[in-house]
Amino acid sequence: MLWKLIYLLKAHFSPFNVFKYITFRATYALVTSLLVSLLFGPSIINWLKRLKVGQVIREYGPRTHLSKAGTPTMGGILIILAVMVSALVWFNLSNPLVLISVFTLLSFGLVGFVDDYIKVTKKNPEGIGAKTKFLSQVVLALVIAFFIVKSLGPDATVLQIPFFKRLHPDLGWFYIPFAAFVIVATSNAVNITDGLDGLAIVPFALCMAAYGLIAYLAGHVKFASYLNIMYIPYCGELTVVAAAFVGASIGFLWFNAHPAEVFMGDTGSLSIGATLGAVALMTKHELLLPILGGVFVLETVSVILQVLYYRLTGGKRIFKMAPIHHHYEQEGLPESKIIVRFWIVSLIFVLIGLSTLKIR
Ligand code: 57M
Repeated sequence: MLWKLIYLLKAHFSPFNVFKYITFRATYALVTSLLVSLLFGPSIINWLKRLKVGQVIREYGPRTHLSKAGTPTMGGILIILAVMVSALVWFNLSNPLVLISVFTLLSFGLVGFVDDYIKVTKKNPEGIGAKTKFLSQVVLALVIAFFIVKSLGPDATVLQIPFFKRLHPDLGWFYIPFAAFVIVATSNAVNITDGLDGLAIVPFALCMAAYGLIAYLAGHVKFASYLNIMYIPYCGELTVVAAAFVGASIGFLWFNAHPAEVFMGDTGSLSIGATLGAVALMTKHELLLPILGGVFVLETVSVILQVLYYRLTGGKRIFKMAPIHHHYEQEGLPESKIIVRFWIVSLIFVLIGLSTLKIR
């Protein structure tokens, strides 16, 4: 927002004209959130340690995780702070799509925060309880979905199908529950993936970077028409939002890299996941999300299959443990190897996802 004040001075000093460009603001939104997270990381981690919000480790999990007991959680506060500082300087806060992203981050961040706070202060691994958590997510997601439809206008309920140029089904009012599902599912998928150091944040940053690029293309009349994708007026501003998330994620990774000094907690995973879902919807490339976020899908599917198989067979398992990253840990693979391999797989998914912009 502060950029607008400087931009107003362009009449007196023409180089300030550069502040209107999305690419310029996106670059500095990334730099700002990265620097904020690097600068404030140590003090937030010390503050979390003083609050004694150390992680409670499940006893039936991989033995290697027991040494992680006491690692401060709720590091998502650092991600949210970094994005919000960047937002105050570089976001166009009069753009409804940008406001929806900020609302999604803060509202899901609050749900995660309350959940984490109860978990760590009451030493109760259930937090606010699965039902209350899910219900809060659904209600918030429905509100967000409604505002997305209201802001995007008549094309909001139309879908673009990856690989198909001319297939554009219109979901009508059914789009709102569908969009809410996308937000809740992404939020929980990132949460499930967040079980090893740096495992969730890198695929998240890669997906956000991809959506930053997509937002830029979809918000530009010429690029959108060249690529034969839906033109979404004003959605280019989401590039600045996505860039701020990428910067905050890299900054968070500095501290969350193995061996982690902090975990993001539900404060981080629920909020960044929900915002990723909302950004996917607002760029009208929501069906690309299962490809770009393939790692999140694999992790979630591994849990669904494990639980179903476990129930159907009365106690047998497909994986040694779900989500799938625990399976590889139980197989004896070192944590750092699993993490880096999941990052590589995530990069492959993102590249395949982006290639669909041309392969239609
Ligand atoms: C939260 N939370 C991590 C940290 C992080 C249905 C079921 C599969 C759900 C799943 C689950 O509860 N998932 C959601 C996963 C936890 O991390 C905290 O939670 C936050 C994210 N919400 O930010 O605060 C632990 O993960 C480790 N961790 C790291 N580095 C990080 O950067 O090492 C996290 C972040 C931390 C730390 O050890 O304590 C979690 O895994 O609990 N449940 C599970 O994942 C459990 N799986 C299970 O029960 N599987 C069964 C099923 C489904 C039949 C099976 O396969 O038999 C596993 N969780 C753990 N151990 N910890 C079981 C083994």
